[in-house]
Amino acid sequence: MNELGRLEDLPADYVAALKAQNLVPLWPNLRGVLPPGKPTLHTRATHWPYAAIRPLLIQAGEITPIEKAERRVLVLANPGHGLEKMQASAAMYLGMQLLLPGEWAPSHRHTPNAVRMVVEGEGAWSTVDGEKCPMLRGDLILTPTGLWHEHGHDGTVPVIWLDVLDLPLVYYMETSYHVNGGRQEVTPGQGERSYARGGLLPTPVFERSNKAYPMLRYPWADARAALESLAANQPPEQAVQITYANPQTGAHAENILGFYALMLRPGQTLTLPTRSPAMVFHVIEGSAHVQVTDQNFLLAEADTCCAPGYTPVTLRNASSTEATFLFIADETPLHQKLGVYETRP
Ligand code: 1HN
Repeated sequence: MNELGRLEDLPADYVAALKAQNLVPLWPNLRGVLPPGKPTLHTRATHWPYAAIRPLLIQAGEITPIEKAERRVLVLANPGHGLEKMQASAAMYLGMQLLLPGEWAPSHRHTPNAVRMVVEGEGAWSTVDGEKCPMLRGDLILTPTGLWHEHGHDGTVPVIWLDVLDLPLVYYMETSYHVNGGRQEVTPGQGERSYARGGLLPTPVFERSNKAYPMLRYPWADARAALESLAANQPPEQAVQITYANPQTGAHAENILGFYALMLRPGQTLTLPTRSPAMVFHVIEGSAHVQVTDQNFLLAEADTCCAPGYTPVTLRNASSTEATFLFIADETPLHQKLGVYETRP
């Protein structure tokens, strides 16, 4: 590779003349924006133990009333991007949200897509596009772009969930904004009841639904049962993973980020293919060792970690007797749609 000229090689008055005209020479910056063979990765493998987050989140509940916060969230920020950027990776935002009994997080809608993975508690609900979704541990609830959503809590214990949004990307595109609204009218019907069995689609004889997102809640009981059933039907060396899909189209549940649940059999070690998208791992049940290149994290239940793209990841169940269940979020739909998705040997 030939050496490219540096900015310091240029006459100072020439550089000043360029700057005065809002011009920049490409060649001193070319290798920076187009490095050889592999991108510059700002995303750093990072582990956020739930044991560290939980007391600070509960404390936020004591310090800050919901009316002052609107959404009471501690953001899981990646130091490789700078904490103030509030990104877990280039396209992913993560936050842990607390809702206390009797609280209400008012209705709004926004351009970024969100999902919630319920971590603990019971009695809370999220109303999305008029559908009231109970929030039980392990449930995945979608709030796709543009849909009204609000959270309420009729129970007696704190409820905590993990928010995953494509906010960093949508913000970068200068397309991120929100609109506030009033309390939603709840309409009858639950998407997960219409799509209760794989491969069997509701088929109205007269009017067809025009909902782009016909299923908003993926109960953990169903996802877990699907993994158990898949595991029983596959040879033990095969990975046991499901994708949260739009049941009407078979596409990813949302447009930008991909969501999956993975079961590690007792004692199983799984080396993932090296791929371009960054990934997030969150333990729904059990515990796992996550190795990202030469870093090792032991994830306890409710812990979360992230891994940059283009990086080998090995998952190992920390138990030799119990299965471990992981929730995974990644940037696959985005990379595929943009044509930059790749796997590496
Ligand atoms: C949001 O609307 C929620 O509705 C949570 O619960 C986290 C982070 C950034 C922007 C919007 C919610 C969010 C958010």
